[in-house]
Amino acid sequence: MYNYIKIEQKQAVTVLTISAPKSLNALNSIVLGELDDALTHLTEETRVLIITGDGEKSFVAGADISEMAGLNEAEGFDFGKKGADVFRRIETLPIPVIAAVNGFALGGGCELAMACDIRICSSNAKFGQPEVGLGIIPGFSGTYRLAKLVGMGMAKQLIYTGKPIKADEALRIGLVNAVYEQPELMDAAMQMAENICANAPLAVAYAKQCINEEYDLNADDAVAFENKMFGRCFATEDQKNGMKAFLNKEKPQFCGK
Ligand code: CO8
Repeated sequence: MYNYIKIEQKQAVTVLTISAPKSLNALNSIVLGELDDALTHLTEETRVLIITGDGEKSFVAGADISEMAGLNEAEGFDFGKKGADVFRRIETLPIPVIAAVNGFALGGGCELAMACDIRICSSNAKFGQPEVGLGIIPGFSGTYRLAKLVGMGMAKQLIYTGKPIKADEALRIGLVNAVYEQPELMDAAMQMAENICANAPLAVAYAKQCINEEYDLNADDAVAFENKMFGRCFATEDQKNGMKAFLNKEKPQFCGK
């Protein structure tokens, strides 16, 4: 149904694979449109989304340079906004999103991975924001998210030099959570997704909302926001189910309500 995206449903886990092999899975506006549409049409049963790239060489090698080359200022703004809006949708989806980075994550590819909740990668992965070498800056919110994830000093180094880093360095600076050999990457992503799926869906969604929203609040507002969401958990059936199961020494059965 899509030209550049493959969707696989594995019980409650949806695996979305970006597949534009001729350009190492670069993001042109059609890929971005398909990504947006795929997010709209995630199945109701989806509890975790995994995003990866086709093949063993590249996750996403950036925004499509051949499409960007001839843009004027207004068109550059529009293209940047199109990607930024889709990535913000990923960041605010009510379910966790895992980036399984299977190779190059450059420019828009690194930005896509950073819009996900959790990043794991293969040992051949390379991360970088090479935009200034093309006369542009990161345009899919990379200046914002990279500094948030690895701190201003390292973000500025990566963005000003444009030099990519290998998987072990990405792990060291906290850009990824774990590194696996390529053949093990998707199994590791699935295992993590299944661990998440075993928990109460609304609690996971509330936790994601808290972590995302509190980051930009002052301490008092952040603490109050968590307090409100914590209280809200007690209005769910799954809080009753989870605690009753614990007290009865049983495995909890969550219903997502
Ligand atoms: N866009 C378009 N085509 C690409 C891209 C890309 N980002 N990356 C690779 N390709 C194409 C190559 O042109 C090549 O095509 P062809 O076979 O027709 O010559 C094919 O993919 C294979 O690539 P290579 O032959 O170059 O493969 P190598 O293994 O030698 O090198 C690299 C792999 C290192 C990944 C290399 O391809 C490369 O440097 N790619 C560009 C990486 C890059 O600079 N990415 C950042 C792009 S800018 C960006 O993402 C900005 C995001 C915000 C945009 C906001 C818009 C306003």
